Amino acid sequence: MKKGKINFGILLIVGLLVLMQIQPHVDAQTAPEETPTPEVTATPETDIPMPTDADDIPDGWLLLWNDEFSGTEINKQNWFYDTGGNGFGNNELQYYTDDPKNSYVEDGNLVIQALEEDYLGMHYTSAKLRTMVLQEWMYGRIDIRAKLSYGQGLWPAFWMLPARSTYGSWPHSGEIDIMEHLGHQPETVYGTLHYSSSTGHQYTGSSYTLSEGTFSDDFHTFTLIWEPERIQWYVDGMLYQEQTEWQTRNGEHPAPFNHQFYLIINLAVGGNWPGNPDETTTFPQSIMVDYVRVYQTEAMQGE
Ligand SMILES: [Ca+2]
Repeated sequence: MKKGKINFGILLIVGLLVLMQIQPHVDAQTAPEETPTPEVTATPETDIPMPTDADDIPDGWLLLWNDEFSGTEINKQNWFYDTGGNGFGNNELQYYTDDPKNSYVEDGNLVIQALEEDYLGMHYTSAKLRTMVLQEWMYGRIDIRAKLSYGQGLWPAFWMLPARSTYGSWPHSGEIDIMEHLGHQPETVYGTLHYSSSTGHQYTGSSYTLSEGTFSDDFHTFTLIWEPERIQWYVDGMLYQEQTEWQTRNGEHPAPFNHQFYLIINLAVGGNWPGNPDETTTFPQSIMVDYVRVYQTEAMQGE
């Protein structure tokens, strides 16, 4: 009996030791069930919903017009060329052509290609496409996804001019620059409004700089949200600029941004702002535009 009691005591102690050893193991097994699995998100949080494809319409918006550049050629229902080589008021060096070597659709993108070549007195060719008369609108959300050029003297722009000179000639009727990029600052884009006051041309704007990489390395999405009393600029869904104050010599606020505008996409070479290409610049240079999407709210469509 005495021996048996000892054995029982040992069994008890061994049992307790086993339980103590088992306990942490049990905890380890149950712990993951109690802790919520961290959500895996493909994209970081953005200030506005960013559509994944053309059918994914952001909440509260209606698709007014889009070009996905999914065919084999530039859709002439949407775009026509502004050709010429007059410097466009900025001492630009390119001659804009309608030649397919300067603009074409390939692999789902509109490509505008700047070439170093002599043409009608200029030393570079490129292209400038406009939606004038074909696609014009007042207010909306405009998304443009694109990969840009790089190098000293390259100056791509996505911008808007008024369909009519409601408040007079430039700049009195306004200009909205959705995105401008200078090739020697490949990590930065600019958004600007041009308008006027009694003293003449006025402009206000801001810029956005990527924390890593450049706008030439990969595609980024440029969004403008143009409302009656507010205009906002976004890169990849992140708000970087908001403007509410503007004016024109020839109308009451919110003029001149209360009439119809059309879109322009071009790749300029040289000019007053970027400066001219130098020995570091390589050609050809191109921009690739994956899509242009214009949305409006129901209220905007009633305007
Ligand atoms: Ca596309």
